[in-house]
Amino acid sequence: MSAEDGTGRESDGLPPGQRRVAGWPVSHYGPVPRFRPERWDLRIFGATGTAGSYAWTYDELGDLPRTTVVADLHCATGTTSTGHEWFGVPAAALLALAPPAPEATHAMAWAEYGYGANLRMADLTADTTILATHHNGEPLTAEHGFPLRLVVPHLYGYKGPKWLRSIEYLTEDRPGFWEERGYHRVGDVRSGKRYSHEEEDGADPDQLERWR
Ligand SMILES: Nc1nc2c(c(=O)[nH]1)N[C@H]1C(S)=C(S)[C@@H](COP(=O)(O)O)O[C@H]1N2
Ligand SMILES: [Mo]
Repeated sequence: MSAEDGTGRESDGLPPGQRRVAGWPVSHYGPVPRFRPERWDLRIFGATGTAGSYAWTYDELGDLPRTTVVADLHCATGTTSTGHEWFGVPAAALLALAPPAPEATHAMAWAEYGYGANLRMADLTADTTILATHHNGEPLTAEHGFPLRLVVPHLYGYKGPKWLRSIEYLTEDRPGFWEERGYHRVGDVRSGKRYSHEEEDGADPDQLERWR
């Protein structure tokens, strides 16, 4: 199965304010973690339907459904690298195995070293959202997120943690790493809104109050 990235591009155009860059730059905050297979797991916890948590070893990921998603990668600083073929576990399939409670509205995707990205549940379960193990037919390289990275093609790059380790279901929104540093809590590339000062539109004032 393959799917387009759903970013609403017109013909060969890019989303608002983005420019194409050659190749695939490496961009992240902090050091590249070392993969220790004996200690690694992927966990789902928080507001699950059972109140319990779930965990998969790296080998167990191989038993899960797999898919391919072709998409561009849009950094919120305005650079876009194009034509990435991601292979891995569709997020919706994983979430079906670890159902969120009905009250869960958002999730935090956690990486090594406490990097987190908050996501609306609908963005996490979108049909092009994928937990990627491979890129263009090869395992991810360490600097691009090996062994696992979240890819949400219709959101800016900061919404896709490299070195993903867990997903926490939330009953209200909470800022992640870049969201605490002034980036937009939704991060939809189609809106062109990158910064928290652009969040006012349509936001629930109570929610904003809690957010600040
Ligand atoms: N763990 C972690 N994941 C991260 C980041 C980070 O700092 N730490 N940066 C994000 C940002 S802002 C972007 S644009 C992409 C860049 O991915 P790339 O290095 O594969 O191009 O990774 C995202 N994932
Ligand atoms: Mo980015």
